[in-house]
Amino acid sequence: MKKIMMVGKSGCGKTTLSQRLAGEEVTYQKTQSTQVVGGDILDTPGEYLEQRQFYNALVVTAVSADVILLLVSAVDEQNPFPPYLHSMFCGKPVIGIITKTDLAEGPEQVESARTFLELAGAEEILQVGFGSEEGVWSLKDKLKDKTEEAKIWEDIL
Ligand SMILES: Nc1nc2c(ncn2[C@@H]2O[C@H](COP(=O)(O)OP(=O)(O)O)[C@@H](O)[C@H]2O)c(=O)[nH]1
Ligand SMILES: [Mg+2]
Repeated sequence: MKKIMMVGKSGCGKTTLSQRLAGEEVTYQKTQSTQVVGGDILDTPGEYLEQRQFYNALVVTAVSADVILLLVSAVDEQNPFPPYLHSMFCGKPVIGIITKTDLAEGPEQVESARTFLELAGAEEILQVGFGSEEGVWSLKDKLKDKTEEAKIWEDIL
């Protein structure tokens, strides 16, 4: 899998999605510093986004990532991202993720989260929630690196 970095405010579901992607047991633990999950996932603490003085930590951590995931939950009413946040990541691909879609009371909540991600500069936006693995599968698919893809084609051909 490509090396990815999770960015989003505390409680939006970064650690949970990291554990689901890595196929690990989903357990709650507060992330106090950048953690490596499953070898390829850099799970950052929400404070890196919430407090401007930590923006540098996001920039430095992004250097070792291939893809940046920006996460916001469907039940977040306020935009957690500064506009054009993507420009901080030096042209690396930025994928937006709407989490907790299972808790959304209606499609307008999901649409509002989508708007936050678009304003932050996400190129593509996916949805994940409890009760369905589909979003996690399509994300995994996008995060496959070239060598993994080549191996799958070798097996098919
Ligand atoms: N219902 C629901 N709860 C979620 C989802 N993702 C995370 N949570 C819950 O939200 C809380 C915070 O999740 P966590 O992954 O620790 O957030 P982080 O601070 O961004 O790492 C935990 O209680 C999770 O169980 C989701 O997709 N649906
Ligand atoms: Mg966390």
